[in-house]
Amino acid sequence: MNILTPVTKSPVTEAQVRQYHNDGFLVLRNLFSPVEAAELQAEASRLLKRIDLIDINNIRCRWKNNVETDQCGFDCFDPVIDLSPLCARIVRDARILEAVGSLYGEPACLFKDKLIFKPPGAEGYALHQDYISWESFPASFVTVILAVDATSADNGATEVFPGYHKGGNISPNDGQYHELPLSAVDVSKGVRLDLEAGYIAIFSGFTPHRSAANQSKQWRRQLYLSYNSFSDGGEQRDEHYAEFKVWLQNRYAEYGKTNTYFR
Ligand SMILES: O=C(O)CCC(=O)C(=O)O
Repeated sequence: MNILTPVTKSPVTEAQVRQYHNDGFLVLRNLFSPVEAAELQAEASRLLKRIDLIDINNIRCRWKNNVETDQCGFDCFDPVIDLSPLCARIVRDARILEAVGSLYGEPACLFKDKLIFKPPGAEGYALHQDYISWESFPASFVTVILAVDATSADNGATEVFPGYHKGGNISPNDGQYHELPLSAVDVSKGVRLDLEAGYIAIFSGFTPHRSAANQSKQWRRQLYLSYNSFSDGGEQRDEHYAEFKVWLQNRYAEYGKTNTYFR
């Protein structure tokens, strides 16, 4: 589908569009079939065998400590679509583009793509908003979670905090990533995104979210696919990753790690 293809058959109702704008997130069930989810599971297992890429100096890889062993382990490929023809098809699947396009009221453009593996024992993510105040960062940024595996409290499903997206960026506009203090939200109002494999959840770049550790014995694999609206910079994924890689390498260098590379 061309990025300028008009939004026609949306899987999102008008009530759901209103709900999204009110809450800052939306869950869509059964968007992908169990067969498609099984294909994604097989693809995620295949990608995990890319030990040629899973390297502490490769900035494509993200790492998390294990809460039981305290050992640092592989958690995520960012980006992923250049490694996987299946993921490359999914990010531009008409069901996702039409759903996000309906929320925008205009076409959605791909911005970023990650596959988070969250192995058993992996720690979770602290409370944060995805928006980072770079000049180039689109305010229309939204993330689509596509559940590769079913998610629950046990395996560290993502938890979102409704309504706060309306306040925009809570952190300083200094171009840095910030965790949020728990006092930034009413923690009792969190909504855990318990998804079946193949469900999607969409949330705003301004929606505070977090996740707990994976306390189960199974992996919790999810695609995190991010988009911006066409009028907010058009398709800018390549430019984003060029900037992101430099930014990441500079952050590593600040900690004395200067032998990083991207492959
Ligand atoms: O994997 C998770 O549970 C959360 C990931 C997340 O918040 C992120 O990548 O921004």
